[in-house]
Amino acid sequence: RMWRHSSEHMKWNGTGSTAHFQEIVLERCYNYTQLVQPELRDRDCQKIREAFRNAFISKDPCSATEEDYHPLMKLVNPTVPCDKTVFWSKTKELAHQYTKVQRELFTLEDTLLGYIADDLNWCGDTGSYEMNYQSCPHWKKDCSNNFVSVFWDLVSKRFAENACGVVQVVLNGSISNAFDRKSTFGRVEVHNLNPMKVHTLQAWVIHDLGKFPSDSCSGSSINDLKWIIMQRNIKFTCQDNYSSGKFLQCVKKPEDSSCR
Ligand code: DN4
Repeated sequence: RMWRHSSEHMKWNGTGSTAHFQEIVLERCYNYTQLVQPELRDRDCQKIREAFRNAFISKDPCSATEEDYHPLMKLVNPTVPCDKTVFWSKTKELAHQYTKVQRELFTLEDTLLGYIADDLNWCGDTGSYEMNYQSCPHWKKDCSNNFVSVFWDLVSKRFAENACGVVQVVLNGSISNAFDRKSTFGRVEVHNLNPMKVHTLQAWVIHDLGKFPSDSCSGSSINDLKWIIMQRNIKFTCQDNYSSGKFLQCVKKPEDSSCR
């Protein structure tokens, strides 16, 4: 028994499933559908919790596929209005502050599935009905087709496919590559925008307050992004902003002359 326990513990290099995963999923689902977005109040949170669990329970945690999540996806269709989608990469906190101030804008984590799964970890094990709370596969050190990575790739793809009108991306100008082709934004979202629906991608390159800017709209990484987007027949605009504080002020008061 001791042996089995310690070998379970050593199995993977990533953090184990989040304690109380099932309860958190259910609670977030109720909170979102009853309070945050009451138009979704008829969603069945018990069913959503069950479909989420069934996607990965009793399965090899390194053999996740999109199909595993199809029953869950069927229960929750994305519903972001045109011009309201916000992507981000290496700017999670700032992007979430932004959509908190501009309530009608949505990051993926402001949609039901993103909201439910944000910052959670989950995996099961072949031949067990339990979740593994000791360890889960790390996406770089163990396997990329783990259930958490496959989930985020899938919901990110759907989020991008469903975007329309003008879409925004908040990028980090305080790192050397504000646009990274290998990030979820660069690898999944950019390539799944539908040019029939999305006419403009508006990039914001934001520098941390007090930090020297390392990348900007005129840098080569943003130029890469510009080319990818223009080749897809989508218009590209980019704006540098040297202070995230000012950025958030301008979100509240875009007509202010210093925000032009
Ligand atoms: P990022 O800032 O590079 O990554 C965001 C988070 O996702 C970090 O904690 C990453 O972990 C993690 N991550 C990235 N790729 C994977 C992967 N293949 N497997 C597991 N974890 C991964 O930004 P990004 O461009 O990669 O992702 C942000 C964009 O994709 C947003 O526009 C969202 O719509 C969507 N997204 C959101 C989440 C989330 O809310 C996760 C993934 C994608 P690490 O590099 O720190 O180890 O958590």
